[in-house]
Amino acid sequence: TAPPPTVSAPASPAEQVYFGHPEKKVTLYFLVTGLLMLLIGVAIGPLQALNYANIDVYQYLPFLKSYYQGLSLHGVLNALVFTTYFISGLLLYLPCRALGVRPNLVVAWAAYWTMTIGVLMAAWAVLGNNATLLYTFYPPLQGSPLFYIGAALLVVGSLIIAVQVIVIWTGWKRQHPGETTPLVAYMSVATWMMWVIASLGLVVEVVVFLIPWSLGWTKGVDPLLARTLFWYTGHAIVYFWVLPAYISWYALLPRQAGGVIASDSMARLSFVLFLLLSTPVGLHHQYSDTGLSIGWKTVQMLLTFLVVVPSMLTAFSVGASLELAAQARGGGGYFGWTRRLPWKDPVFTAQVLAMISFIPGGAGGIVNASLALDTAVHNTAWIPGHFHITVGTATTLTFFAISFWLLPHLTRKPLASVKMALWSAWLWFWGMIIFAVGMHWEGLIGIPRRTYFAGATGLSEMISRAQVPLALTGISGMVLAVAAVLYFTVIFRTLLGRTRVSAQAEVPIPFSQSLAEVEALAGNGGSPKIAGAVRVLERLWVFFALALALVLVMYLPTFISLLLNPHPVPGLRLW
Ligand code: HAS
Ligand code: HEM
Ligand code: CU
Repeated sequence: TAPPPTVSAPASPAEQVYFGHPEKKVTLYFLVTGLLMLLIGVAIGPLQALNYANIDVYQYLPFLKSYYQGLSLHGVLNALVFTTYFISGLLLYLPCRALGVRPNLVVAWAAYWTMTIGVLMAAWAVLGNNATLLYTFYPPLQGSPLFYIGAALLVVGSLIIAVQVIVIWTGWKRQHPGETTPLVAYMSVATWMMWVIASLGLVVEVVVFLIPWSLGWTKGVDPLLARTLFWYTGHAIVYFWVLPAYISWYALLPRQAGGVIASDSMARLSFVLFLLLSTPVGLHHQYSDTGLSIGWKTVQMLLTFLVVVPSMLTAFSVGASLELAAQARGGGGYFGWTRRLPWKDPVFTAQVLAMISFIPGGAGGIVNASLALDTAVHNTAWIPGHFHITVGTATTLTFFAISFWLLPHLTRKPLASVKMALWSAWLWFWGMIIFAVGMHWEGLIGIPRRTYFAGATGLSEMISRAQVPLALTGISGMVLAVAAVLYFTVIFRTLLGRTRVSAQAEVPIPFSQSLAEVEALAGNGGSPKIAGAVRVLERLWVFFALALALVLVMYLPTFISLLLNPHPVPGLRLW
């Protein structure tokens, strides 16, 4: 395709770019702040990978007091901070554009600053080595109150966006009675509703228990109660991280691949299932916690297997969209069609690589979910192996892909280098695959996670049996370091670039059409059964209420028994 026509920058270029859509600016702030946090978080990853290769670089790093201070920064900035900013920006902008409604900018900026003040507080605590708690901040480890207050503000910021998007949607519904919500808006609202329910555990843990305790107002906290509240949110948060990627795979990727959405109603169904099933499964992180009933653990295990269903629906549905796209480009055969996909486009390729990494990521999740198998891998290197190909790739690499079109869309600055963007995606993918092979393998040998090898004793026999996988982890860290350098180079060169394309040449938002829409336009009508299903699925408030009810049934007995048998303990500082 021909390069887009460019115009030289006018006097006040930035504001003119946002003209017509001032929400672009706040979106850009969310995305770029998130990416800056990722930059710092990711910088520490390769050092940890070297640690797993038994190479200790921490003695040369005076700014990190310990391996665990670095690991706390890495986990918090990548998994909690980067994701929350990026998702808040994305799932504010996309649904508003899909509905054609401008968000209230005062509210959106208030959310941004609430988050940012919170993150600065928490960062101050972690950087000062006063909150070396890892990203799970389990009591009785006790950190500075600034950390907990900051974490609470981060969540509150995201909830402000959640409420805003839900309110905008209800307003839209009132003005468009009987109409079906556009797919992207529908999926965004379902995701935010899920997060409203899911974040409750973390909010209660931090606000009711940890903040007063860290301020010295209460003497102790019950670690088991705190962990249970944490994992109530802690499992569902993984869908908060991955559903925005699903939105992109379902509703944007088909158009980017040159095709259509295979099934609009399947996409809606899977998001309703996520709304219902994401939260009442957190006990699968606590199979090894004594003091919780095996009965509820088993029930939540079964529900975990059920929540795999919407991901399977997604795999086949999105796979079908890709095949349709390839067929539209003349592809055919069982697998031959994949060659016809636009592999030279980093927006496409990064997403499909993210999806491919998610196949073993999901399979590993099913192993973890199985109560009996989890005892073999819990707290081993297997677990970081699992989540670097889920949140670290399925989510992160998809967000890379989104940044490759969305940052140009928001700024009207063309992507600095398509080639470098492609390289960064392929290297990230292969780096994470090697990482995952190494870490899963180590886990099976029994190598623990969260281990500073230079300071650990008693592991030498195990290390001698894990030489190959440990080396793989180290090598993957180096590959990932190169990938990260390339990615951030593209992003900063894009953002700092001086050329802006004209309004007409702006990268469009790739909202895709569905197969049903295309057929209806061609006069083929549509199935009344599917239309009926979509009408039922449209009642998201009903599913919200059902989700709340389900989570109460699945968790209330456990919380009641924990509250009736409190075991508060004072705080510890082990670093
Ligand atoms: Fe997990 C631990 C179970 C999904 C993240 N998980 C973690 C932790 C993290 C995490 C961070 O049951 C560690 C927490 C800690 O620090 O202790 N997980 C699951 C299950 C799923 C799952 C059953 N996890 C995720 C996602 C994450 C994530 C998503 C982040 C984004 N996980 C567990 C369990 C533990 C756990 C236990 C605790 C273990 C322990 O002992 O501590 C499922 O949701 C997975 C379903 C996914 C699939 C894959 C579908 C595939 C798709 C792609 C298709 C590709 C196509 C491409 C079509 C079934 C959608 C084709 C392309 C062509 C070109 C042809
Ligand atoms: C932990 C490496 C990127 C999230 C780890 C560990 C390693 C590692 C080796 C295990 C440390 C241990 O258990 O002692 C890397 C490398 C990366 C990278 C080389 C890429 C350059 C990411 C990304 C995310 C992420 C993009 C999320 C978006 C996490 C989390 C932990 C972790 C949540 C767990 C921390 C904990 O156990 O407290 N990483 N990582 N990492 N990583 Fe990464
Ligand atoms: Cu989980």
